[in-house]
Amino acid sequence: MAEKDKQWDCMKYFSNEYCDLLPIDVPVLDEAPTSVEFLRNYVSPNVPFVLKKGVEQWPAFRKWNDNYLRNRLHNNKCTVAVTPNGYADAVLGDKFMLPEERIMTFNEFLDEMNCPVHDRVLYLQKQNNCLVDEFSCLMEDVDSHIPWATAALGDLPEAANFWMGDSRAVTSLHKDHYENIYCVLRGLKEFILYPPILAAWAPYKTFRKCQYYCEDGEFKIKDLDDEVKWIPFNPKLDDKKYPMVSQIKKYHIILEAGDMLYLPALWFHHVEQSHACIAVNYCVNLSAWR
Ligand SMILES: O=C(O)CCC(=O)C(=O)O
Repeated sequence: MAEKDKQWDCMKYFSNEYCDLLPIDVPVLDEAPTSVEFLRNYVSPNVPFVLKKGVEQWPAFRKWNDNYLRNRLHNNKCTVAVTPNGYADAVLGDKFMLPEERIMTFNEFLDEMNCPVHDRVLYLQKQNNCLVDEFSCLMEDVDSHIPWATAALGDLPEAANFWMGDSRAVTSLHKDHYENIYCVLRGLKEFILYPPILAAWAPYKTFRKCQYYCEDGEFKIKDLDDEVKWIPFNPKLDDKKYPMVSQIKKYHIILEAGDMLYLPALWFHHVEQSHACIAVNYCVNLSAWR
């Protein structure tokens, strides 16, 4: 057998063994873990879990309806990702498309959420600590960190973000280098997860980095003179196209309002949502403890 075939077989064997050792389903907890349980059962083996109703006790869960948000945020400026199709940070043909980042008042954003425009999709998705920076007046309605996670990981979140978007907005398959605690406060979020071993088989390709901008009410594309490696693969549509990818364990999770997801660093995720779903997430950098 050629050396390359041997390596391929070994890799396949290793992937299959690794996937066999993962839980059959993502564990669903009814009670928050202690910091030791969190470290031992989830962080060390690098396994996600859902904490059912984990944030139902937060004031945000009861309070964050449109009226309340309008009163609190009204003319506050926020950074909105705008695309013609809901795919921000995603592949379009041979391009990797960044959204236009438009500064809008929260009221303008909410008006359009309630009356969506046919070929324009808005998503509050800026992962720049925006919960603290752009939505600081909402901080009193949520916990500023997750105590058992902070105790276990030994550091406060590096960023806390606010997410609210159109049901047409899709977050394409990717992984991040931080521990992610993702909390849904309104609506539903759908996560498709793959373990980090997917990196060995994912059909990464290199794309031109481009960005949408609007001119005279029309979307145009500018080339940013750079390249991005990305996976042009939608786990909901292209599953059968890549035989090895279809052998990697895949999890499908629906988070309801009040639920929390622990998403370990390096897990791949593809995310969709119900219309005007609201979530916040906390990111803790791996380097803080590993
Ligand atoms: O909610 C989303 O659309 C994406 C979430 C995500 O990708 C993240 O938290 O890293």
